Amino acid sequence: MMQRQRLYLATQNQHKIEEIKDLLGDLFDIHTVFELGLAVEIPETGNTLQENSMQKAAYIAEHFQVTCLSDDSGLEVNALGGRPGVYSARYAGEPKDDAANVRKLLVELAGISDRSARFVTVLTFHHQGKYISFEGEIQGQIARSPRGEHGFGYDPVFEPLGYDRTFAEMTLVEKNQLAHRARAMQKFKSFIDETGFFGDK
Ligand code: ITT
Repeated sequence: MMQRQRLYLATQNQHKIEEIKDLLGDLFDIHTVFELGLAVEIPETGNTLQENSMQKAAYIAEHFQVTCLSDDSGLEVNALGGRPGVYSARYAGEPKDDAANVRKLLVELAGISDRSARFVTVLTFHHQGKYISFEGEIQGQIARSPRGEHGFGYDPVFEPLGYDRTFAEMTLVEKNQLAHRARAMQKFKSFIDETGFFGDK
């Protein structure tokens, strides 16, 4: 077994960092962009999760020449035509505010019986100038009011299909067994495994 590859997480969201560290275990030597002295927000100006995921990975790759993994995620609500989608982080405006986003979502869905939605994550891995993306999704529905203290973002109002609890009523370990980010990560891990990416098998 060779020395573990150093991997920088191209995200500034502490909750994502926590989940991703749990999902990746000791497969990589994981570092954050805070250690690189990044002083600005990583730009995300794309029109799709895929574009933003790619943009975040490329920004860190080009500025710091490191192997990295980005995460762009969004909540797509059917009754809202897929919104907030790519605008999930700033749904209620600037600055990003999880509680305000949840409140706005519940207001927009007031009186609407179709609560179906999905969470999507696009991870993009960069290594030595090459990029590859992995998508994961989970179907569910939007609760009538927030429940639970765990997680972040829209977790208090998202009930995955087949469960009567929201993500915020699950521990990080439970959420990581079924959520969008975990599903995308499973594809990334299979890719690393199947390709013997770092030549250690
Ligand atoms: P980075 O760009 O630094 O990664 P961010 O929080 O801006 O951090 P996104 O652009 O992917 O990340 O924004 C996604 C939005 O969706 C944001 O409001 C999150 O709170 C929310 N979100 C992402 N993943 C989530 C999850 O697993 N559970 C609940 N909400 C989530």
